[in-house]
Amino acid sequence: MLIGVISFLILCGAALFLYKHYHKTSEHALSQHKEGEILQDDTDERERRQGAFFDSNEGRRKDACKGYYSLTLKKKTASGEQWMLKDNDKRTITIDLREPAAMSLYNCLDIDNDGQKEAVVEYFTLGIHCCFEYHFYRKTKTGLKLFESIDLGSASWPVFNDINKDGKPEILTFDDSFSYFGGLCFACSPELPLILCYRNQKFSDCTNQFPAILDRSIEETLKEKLNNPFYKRGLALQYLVLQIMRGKSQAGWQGAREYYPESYSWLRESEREINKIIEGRYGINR
Ligand SMILES: [Ca+2]
Ligand SMILES: [Ca+2]
Repeated sequence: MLIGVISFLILCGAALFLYKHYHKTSEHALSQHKEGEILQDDTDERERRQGAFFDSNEGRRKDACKGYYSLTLKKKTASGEQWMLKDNDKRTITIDLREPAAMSLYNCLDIDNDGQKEAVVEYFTLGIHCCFEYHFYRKTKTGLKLFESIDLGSASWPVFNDINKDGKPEILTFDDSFSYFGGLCFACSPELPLILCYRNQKFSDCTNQFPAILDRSIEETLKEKLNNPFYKRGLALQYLVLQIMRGKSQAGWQGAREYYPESYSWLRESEREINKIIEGRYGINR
């Protein structure tokens, strides 16, 4: 367990760096590519960086699909594109793409621990900082079937890793629910770990089942010293939200007053909105 947590933290640090870097350069990248072409070039670059930073290359892994699944463009239609996902037994499913977006096979792995690999298809709408969706397909007797989809917003590039060793990989990524909160810039916005577990046939937020990861994130947040007032606000908010996710709301507010006095009244004014977001999107604390 401890080794799992430590490897996750290393992965988190590396992913965070890459995530920031990727998003800083995404505007530039988009301006250089036509629609639909972006993933091809960026994939190579991301894979190169991934190889350099990740010991366990369990993020984007098309090679894991070899001999199991393939995804190809079937035809262009008046309203968009038709793609076909196919497995090694010639089962297929047609995927209609009706808006400018890029699709690619992201990874293939056994999501539900039944001994069969599922296919993870990445769907990237061509906007700045937005939006990454991941669609999960499995084999059925009659064909392939979409069984789960997750929308990660701007938090691209999830890592799959079975950190609680129950045989099913968790999705390790970042929660962008607080991006631009209260007028914060994207880079000033809180960065929160998000862990999704597959149970009851869907992915749901289980971040608070890994308290060591949250504690470490809180420690790291407190170590950050920034002078820009907007970055300070972002850090204060990040600290508070992490404490609330950790189930320590009272300590969070006390700490916010002590460590971030200049942002405290801003946080208090935003309290209702903060709680609403925390209870919202992925069902944290539900
Ligand atoms: Ca499976
Ligand atoms: Ca697991």
